[in-house]
Amino acid sequence: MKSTYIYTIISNFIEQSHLNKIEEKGIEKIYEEPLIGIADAEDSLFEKFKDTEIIGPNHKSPKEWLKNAKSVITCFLPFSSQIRKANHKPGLPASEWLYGRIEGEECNKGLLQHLVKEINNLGEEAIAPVLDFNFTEEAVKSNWSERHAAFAAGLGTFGLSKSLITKKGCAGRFGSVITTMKLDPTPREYENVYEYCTMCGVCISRCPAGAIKKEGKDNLICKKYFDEKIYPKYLPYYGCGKCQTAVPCETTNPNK
Ligand code: B12
Ligand code: SF4
Ligand code: SF4
Repeated sequence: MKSTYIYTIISNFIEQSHLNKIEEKGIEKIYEEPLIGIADAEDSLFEKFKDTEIIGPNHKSPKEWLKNAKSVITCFLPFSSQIRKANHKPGLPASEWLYGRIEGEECNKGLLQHLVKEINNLGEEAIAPVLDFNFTEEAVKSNWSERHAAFAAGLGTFGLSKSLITKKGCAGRFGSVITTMKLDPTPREYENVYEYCTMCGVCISRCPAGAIKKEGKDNLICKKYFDEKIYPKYLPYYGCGKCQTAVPCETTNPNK
């Protein structure tokens, strides 16, 4: 099976779905054209991710999600310029970014559901971990990391801000589907975990919480900022993403 067929399903959904717009908020589209990457379900990286210093033993491999898994389809949905540019102002998150986080995730989940159904229609099994009842999100670690799956699937590398940087940048959201369908894996055009990052440090000065230092990003400081400054003010909306906007890696791989 060619991955171009899968790409067509994904890109048609993003182009045509009503979930990719929020008319009442004046947002014509949440996401631009997606990127997809495929990993072999037996790629040794998935076992490596169980190391405590990478993710940890609770991270499930593709075969632990779906017994006869052969491929992992991951996609990056880049935010539209309307959402990204609104968040260029420093400080608190733009309302457009908050909609991108909440309604944007509904669109992401709608896409994953649609992809699972289309794959089932071809007679194959498929599961989106984020939609599964076994999916957990404890503190700052989940049992299926979308960024690590995307790294394995050739979509890009991490940055100093811990965002995953693709060739269309890092301002966007990731989703994935594990399937019994055999697809050709996307070659990884990198060797190092932080290869696409120039270590320019712009994300350090963008972060209102002081969570990013030249040594790396502290997930707990970022989370504390959400707990103390974002949730009380904006719930049921939340988000920040200053480290993903007005930075050289917002829409491109800055190290190419
Ligand atoms: C928990 C969580 C959080 C926590 C912790 C953040 C974190 N970085 O893990 C909090 C609440 C702080 C948070 C904040 C945000 N989040 Co969040 N979050 C998640 C969630 C649910 C799980 C993340 C997880 O399990 N992390 C596991 C830990 C282990 O990851 P890590 O510490 O970064 O991993 C490092 C090590 O593995 C290390 N490493 C060491 N050795 C090796 C070796 C190898 C081979 C590799 C590959 C790596 C490696 O490299 C990594 C980077 O330093 C995911 C959704 C999902 N299910 O994946 C979204 C997700 C990471 N969040 C996302 C976003 C957008 C955000 C925010 C911008 C909020 C917003 N929407 O406004 C901020 C900032 C993100 C950032 N810069 O990191 C996106 C990321 C998009 C991107 N381009 O990267 C995700 C993927 C959601 C999505 N579906 O798109 N988030
Ligand atoms: S802003 Fe610069 S240092 Fe920060 S993640 Fe992007 S490229 Fe790396
Ligand atoms: S999401 Fe906000 S608080 Fe968290 S690291 Fe990025 S800029 Fe800092």
